[in-house]
Amino acid sequence: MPHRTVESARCMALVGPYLSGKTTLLESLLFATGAITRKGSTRDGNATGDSCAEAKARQMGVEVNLASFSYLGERWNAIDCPGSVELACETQAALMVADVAVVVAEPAPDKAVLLAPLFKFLDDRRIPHILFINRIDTLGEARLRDVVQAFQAVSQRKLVLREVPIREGGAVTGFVDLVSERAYRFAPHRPSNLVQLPDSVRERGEEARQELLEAVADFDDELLERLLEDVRPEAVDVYERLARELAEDLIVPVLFGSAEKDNGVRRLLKALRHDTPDVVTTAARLGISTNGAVAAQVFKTLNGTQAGKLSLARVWRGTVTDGMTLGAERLSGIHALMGREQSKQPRAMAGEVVALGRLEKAAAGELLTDAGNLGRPEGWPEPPAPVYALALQAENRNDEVKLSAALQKLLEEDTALRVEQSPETNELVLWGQGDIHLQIAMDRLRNRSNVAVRGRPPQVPYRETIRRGTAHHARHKRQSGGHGQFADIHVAIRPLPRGSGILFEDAVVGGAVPRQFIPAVESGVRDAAARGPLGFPVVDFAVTLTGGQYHAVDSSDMAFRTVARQAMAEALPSCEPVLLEPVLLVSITVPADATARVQRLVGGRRGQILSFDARDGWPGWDEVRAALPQAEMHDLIVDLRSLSSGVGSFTWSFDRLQEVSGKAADRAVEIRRGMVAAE
Ligand SMILES: Nc1nc2c(ncn2[C@@H]2O[C@H](COP(=O)(O)OP(=O)(O)O)[C@@H](O)[C@H]2O)c(=O)[nH]1
Ligand SMILES: [Mg+2]
Repeated sequence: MPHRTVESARCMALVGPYLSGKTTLLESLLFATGAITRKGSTRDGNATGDSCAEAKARQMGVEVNLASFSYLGERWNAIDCPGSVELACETQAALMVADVAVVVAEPAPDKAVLLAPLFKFLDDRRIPHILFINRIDTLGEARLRDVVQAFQAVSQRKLVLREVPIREGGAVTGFVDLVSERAYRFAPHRPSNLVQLPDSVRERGEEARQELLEAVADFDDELLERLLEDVRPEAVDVYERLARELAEDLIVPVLFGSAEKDNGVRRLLKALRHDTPDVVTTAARLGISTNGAVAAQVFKTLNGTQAGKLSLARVWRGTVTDGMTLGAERLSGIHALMGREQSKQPRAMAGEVVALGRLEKAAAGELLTDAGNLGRPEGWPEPPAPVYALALQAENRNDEVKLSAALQKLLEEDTALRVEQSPETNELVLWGQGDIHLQIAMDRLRNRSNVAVRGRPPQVPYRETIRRGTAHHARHKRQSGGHGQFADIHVAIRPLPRGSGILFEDAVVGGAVPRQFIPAVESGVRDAAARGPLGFPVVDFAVTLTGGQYHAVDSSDMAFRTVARQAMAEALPSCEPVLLEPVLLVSITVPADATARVQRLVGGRRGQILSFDARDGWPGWDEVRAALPQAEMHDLIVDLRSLSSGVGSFTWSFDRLQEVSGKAADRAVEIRRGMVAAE
């Protein structure tokens, strides 16, 4: 048994795919331990998790929710995490501070792939985790071992059944604990009842028990010897090894039940109580030094609460007291959270997860001590590369200043969001992990900061260039009142290779255009290049000023700038203008069975496959590299997810500008015309 010498709290993170029942399981844990007396439900919007308006509106977790309870005299914090792949960044942060993760999954083998990124994250970081197969009431005639086998295919660690189902009339009605070898019958919303081991499961139980013992013995020579000698190990020895091997992430115990019916939940609590490492062990696993008096780590910022900015943090050591200096700031307010309910408390002990008030500088990941802010420890997960963007516009033009302040707060809360003022299109672009992610962000702007915004696909920063050169003569002459305006130039225009930009050359001889007017000619050329015949900035061409005329009184900078603009406007249409579109290098990762579909997807979007290989460190996954026009990228993630059960993703970088013609070009030019007309 683990020993907890000082009083401390332990922390579990409830993770798993959307709709697997995490929030319901939290409700059940709170109910089974007496922390709440009536269960709420996610359907009715009164569950402890999913407490914010944006979660209720969608009936899905959109951010972490905290709750705490006591079980058999020990304190627990639970973090209910969002399941959507678009919100994985939030979940990863919670996993970084938890002692144990409870991976909640439906008994659906076809959804196994959804667990792959999660298992990978847990195993790469050796975060202890238990698999809880929820909704066991929906298992029907299917075999649990087939479900586990499907899940095993996406887990590096061995998944080990801790119990086997007892079935009656086609439904799971109880379980046999494989260590104690006791049988229990589920009772709805109550503790299960100890019953006699039914004959029907005796053989299956014995077989599964043997598998459990062998899995455990894989990491324990002593136990292995006993098994080889056919000595029956004592239960206490098995328990002790299970706890150790879970703590080291060597094995993954598998339990099952029904959160909705409160079945199997107390069994889960017991396993967690026995096997979950304490805060000292977890801090050691994470390499958080045990020197110094007090340390707490922030994993999430909440803005816009009644208490102002709150930093959700786990206390790694010592006792945090209200008013103390933590991370070089004065702490004002320690709040325990129970879903949306906040209650102030004077201190927080080691292991507790609390909300710390008014630490204005603290950010997610940072380790705060009484000696200062130690920053983000190495290994804190990087936010994922953004894959989806919307250009934002305040519905009310006067809200623009408010919008940028509100976005700043939002970015602090959600580290997977990015905001960019596009230098090319001048749009305010919000980047994130998908449409749901950005819709939630926009809802928050509205609900919390009272800024209504619209989002639309960002513009593609097209360019145009010319295919052939020309020589042109232009004259600007105006006679009005006093001074007239006069300027006359000869220019030669020619295309340049991709990436050259704009080159201006002066080849005037004999002062036909006086020196002082030459910069004005160049300015006029550049002015005109801002919008070419197709409506986009013109690049990769050279203009040579070959000659001209001037007038002693009527010539001026302005006149030469004007004539240069005129010359360009007249000449460029005869230079075979052509549209250039940005092309991105994209690296797409999917389970290998989706690779062929990815290739078709890329082909259908005018893309070009460059290579495909096995994905490094991800058995059973592929990485497809491709070049794709940016114009085809906007909703790429949507299609990619739909052809890969939701788990496909990509990273990208700008590659080059490339000529585009035909339908795609016509469309871009047409849209641009509409926009220019509306200006
Ligand atoms: N049949 C059945 N339904 C469940 C069970 N647990 C949760 N659900 C239902 O599954 C849906 C999603 O549950 P929820 O807790 O919101 O899932 P989450 O997205 O993982 O948090 C809800 O309609 C629940 O009522 C269960 O054990 N059995
Ligand atoms: Mg939920």
